[in-house]
Amino acid sequence: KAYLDNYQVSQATRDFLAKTQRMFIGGNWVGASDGAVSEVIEASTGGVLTQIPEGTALDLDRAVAAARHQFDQGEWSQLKPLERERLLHKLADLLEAHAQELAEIESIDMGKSVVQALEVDIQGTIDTFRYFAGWASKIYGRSVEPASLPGSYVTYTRKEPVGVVASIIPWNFPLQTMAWKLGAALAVGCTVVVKPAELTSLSTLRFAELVQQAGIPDGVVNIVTGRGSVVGAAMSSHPGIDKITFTGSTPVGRTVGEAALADMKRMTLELGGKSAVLVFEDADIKAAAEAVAQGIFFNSGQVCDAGSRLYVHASIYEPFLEALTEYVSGLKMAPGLDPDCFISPLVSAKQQDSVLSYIEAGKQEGARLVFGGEAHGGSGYFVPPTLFADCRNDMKIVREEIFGPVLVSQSFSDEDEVVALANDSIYGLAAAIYSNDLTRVHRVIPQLKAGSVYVNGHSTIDPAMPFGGYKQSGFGRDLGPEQLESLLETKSVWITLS
Ligand code: TXE
Repeated sequence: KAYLDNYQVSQATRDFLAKTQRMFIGGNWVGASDGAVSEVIEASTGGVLTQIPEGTALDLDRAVAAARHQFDQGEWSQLKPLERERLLHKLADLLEAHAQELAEIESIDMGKSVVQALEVDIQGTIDTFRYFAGWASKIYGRSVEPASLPGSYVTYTRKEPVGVVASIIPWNFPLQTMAWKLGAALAVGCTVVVKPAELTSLSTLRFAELVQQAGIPDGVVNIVTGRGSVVGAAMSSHPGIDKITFTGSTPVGRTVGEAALADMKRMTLELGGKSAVLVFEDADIKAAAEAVAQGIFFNSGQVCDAGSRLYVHASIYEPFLEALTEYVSGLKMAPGLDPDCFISPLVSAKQQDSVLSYIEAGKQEGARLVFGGEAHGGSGYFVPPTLFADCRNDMKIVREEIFGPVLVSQSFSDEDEVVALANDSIYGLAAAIYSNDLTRVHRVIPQLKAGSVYVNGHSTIDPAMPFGGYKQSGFGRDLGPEQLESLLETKSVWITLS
């Protein structure tokens, strides 16, 4: 409360945080079946904010039953597409009307900058629902002429929603990632069960109130809060679920995927990354340094496609590190509610410990510390922006996802070398190229094994563009028309005429 009182926080947010939090199952607001709750910690202070229900496997069964009923016998998938579209736009309108409140909840719960939460997370959430709302009425199959079969047939394909979709959500962009999972699923007529991350469930619970207010039928959207190891694990193998869509770490994604495969659930997995950033000698040093810094330090590096591995041409390596140092020295580290905050606290004490242990490993491995690198005393889970130079690809800090404000860098001398270094990773979520040489840029893009390639920028994300990873960064794509395909079954229909 003391934290909230130091900043401007709306009455609506205060009222929401003062409420007893409940899960949303089949249109009812319920506690955990065994009454268990867990504490929600404020990342900026380490104080206890509120409690949320710690859902059980029984709660999940109830949520799946509600989603199943609504899908198999309910109205949602039978609604005329324009009606689903209208309801999704209505939901987007409500999200827009409550944007400031949602940004405050996200910031207080996760720790992130409230300004960035409003401009990126909440705006991205609204845009995603609006984009997919428009797709609801544009899903159709093909009329086909058989290519070789003798005889006469009427043949066509039908696109049908896959069914009940379970979504497991991470804590770095809670509401926005949830929108990435739900927008497309709801547009095509699926029903959903959502498990937000246990660290950041509050905005999802507030979202559920808006779902109800929008008039979306009960059972279409269900929220079960609780532990990944309990609710998430039970989802992965639940026979009532047709598709699982997950964003989180690669090890957990693998466990989820293996369990889902047992009964051939459809799946989309968006996993970790260690995205390479290639700065060529012709890049504009100042502009590139700013974009590179934004690409790793935004959300304090807790971004799946953060540009965390930097490769700079040897001829501009030192001036580039100087430009980075100068730009980063102007970024304010502060609690998320501070309107000038850029470097926010990490989500939890565990994440802070993990990031600090990587920084320690970097020092032990002999990387040159350029800035940052010291633990921040006081309350809140802060880690200052940190840059290592003279790294090698065999170092732990270069190979593993740190998921914090830590940038590792080294120089290179030619294009082939840097492409090989960039691709030398188990991950392949994104990559960035800084260069003004068009020929070079187009030559390098196809060689990079990454789901997104950003040129002269980073993390430029939009609902119309697919997002997902090569290699161990994932399976399938969120966003864009590509995502719709993953939520539809294709039925081939044969009518024999002769
Ligand atoms: O992730 P988890 P954590 C990476 C990042 C971070 C690390 C650890 O490197 O440092 O993961 O974070 C649910 N079955 N990313 O431990 O555990 C969990 O409840 C089913 C990258 O928080 O993967 C949460 O809802 N579900 C990433 C979600 O999985 C389980 C974003 C993600 O948590 C489960 C987050 C289980 N056995 C972390 N165990 C990105 N790609 O953006 C946990 N979960």
